[in-house]
Amino acid sequence: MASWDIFCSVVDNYGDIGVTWRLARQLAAEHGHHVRLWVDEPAAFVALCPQADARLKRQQVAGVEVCHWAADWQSEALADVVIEAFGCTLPEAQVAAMRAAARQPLWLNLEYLSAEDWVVGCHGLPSPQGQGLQKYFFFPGFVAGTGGVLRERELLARRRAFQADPAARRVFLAGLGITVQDQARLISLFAYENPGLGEWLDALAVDPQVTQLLVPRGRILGDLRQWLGEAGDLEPGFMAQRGNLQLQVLPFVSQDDYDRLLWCCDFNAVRGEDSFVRAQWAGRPLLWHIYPQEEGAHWEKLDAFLALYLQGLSPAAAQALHELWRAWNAGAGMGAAWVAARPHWPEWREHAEKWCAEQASRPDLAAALEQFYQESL
Ligand code: TRH
Repeated sequence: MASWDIFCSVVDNYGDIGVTWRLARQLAAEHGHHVRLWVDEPAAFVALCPQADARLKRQQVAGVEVCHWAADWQSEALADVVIEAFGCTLPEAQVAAMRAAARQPLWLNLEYLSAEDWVVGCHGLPSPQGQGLQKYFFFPGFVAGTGGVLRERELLARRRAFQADPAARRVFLAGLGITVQDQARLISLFAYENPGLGEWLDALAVDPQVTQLLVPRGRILGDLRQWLGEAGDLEPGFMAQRGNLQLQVLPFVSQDDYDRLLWCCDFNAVRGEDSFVRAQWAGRPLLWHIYPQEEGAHWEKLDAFLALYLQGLSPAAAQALHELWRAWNAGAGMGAAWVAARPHWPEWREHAEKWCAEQASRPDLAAALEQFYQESL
């Protein structure tokens, strides 16, 4: 057993804390480490983990010591491994203590997930920080030679058991106030603001198949409200029907319940990093709203992922999926892209399971970190 400190600064949204909270739990539960998660915005953590208390400076949750990383942070006993998540910049006192230590901890900068080619060349590289101290860049990724992605040991078994149990699905959905209509297609929607939403909803409203669109509270609700022509904010519990489309606003649920929601749905629109990966583990077709970057840098990242993900699909299905994802991220053309995608549905569905199985054949991120640590000893 070793001690691990994970530092997380919540820049915006939930991805930073989403990834680090998941990683912290896994390192504790599956690798038996003592893990401290330092987070500077406890409220963001509590949104994902409602049983926690945002007022506490320290609390033990799911085997992890979750601590408030406050402005007056004081250095503590050094851990064996220090993870600086997403270049969040460690407190100066922490770096000074690490430099001065007789036995310096392993210092890792956990980077954002990307399928771009250069990641393999940069994964694991050291960067000297003075007085013998090194910082290593640790890159998650989808191919051999990267750090992999987060996947708990029993995740796929639990997911498959849940999906094979219609009663469990019904009970879970009922707990969120959702009653599934006969033959309805369930879609979950988690996205940034997107001017392309209206076109997609127009297409869903006239689609021959009934759709139930489930929208957890978040940034897309403004576009939804506008499309519906509603004056006030859309609160959890809100429902509306337009043609063959039924819409329902959900609360922002715990991270574990969000997984279950993804498992229940036939199609998941996700965003950022962590929900994107979880939708892949759901084994169902997905639509990714990538985190937009300055000067359009995210387009390369999107195309790099698609270049991997589309392998094995027929050219027509690959093209339709490519166009749908690009339309969604461009915020235009979703209606036509959705209609063009419909014939490829069965192929996409099969492909989603294949992709999931192929990804699961690689070591997960926590296991890769563990191995990196063991090799550093
Ligand atoms: O919130 P995000 O947009 O986070 C983003 C990305 O990580 C991006 O790469 C980063 O640069 C930016 O933050 C700062 O999307 P993401 O990564 O999917 O994180 C959302 C988390 O919220 C994820 O852990 C799932 C969780 N979630 C719930 O727990 N309950 C919910 O109801 C929903 C909708 C999400």
